[in-house]
Amino acid sequence: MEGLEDLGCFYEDFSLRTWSQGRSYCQSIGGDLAVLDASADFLRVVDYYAAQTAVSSIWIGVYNTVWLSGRTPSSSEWYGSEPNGSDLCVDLRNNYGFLLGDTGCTSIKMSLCKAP
Ligand SMILES: [Ca+2]
Repeated sequence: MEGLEDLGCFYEDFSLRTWSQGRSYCQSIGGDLAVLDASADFLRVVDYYAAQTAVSSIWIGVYNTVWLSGRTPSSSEWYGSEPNGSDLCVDLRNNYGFLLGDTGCTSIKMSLCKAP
């Protein structure tokens, strides 16, 4: 994505899928749901989406409060009181300022993939 090339090769899948379907799709193209290795890198992605008006919510590679890499997000990566429920899947949502929020895994959203 423009301005984020140094963070890796991102791919936005605009098809609406559940979190698991989104992950499967990302894996089918040789990547996975996007994982950011550092808080500062993730906050750059947040800023990228904050400048987008067409995106409402997008799946990302956080499950059960942990990035798929095993990294625990810092509190600054979560929106407000998130994570706040028993929901295991995590998205970036426009009305949360594109910070992390846990939500139901069967919602359908676009997906942010990243190549390894
Ligand atoms: Ca939540």
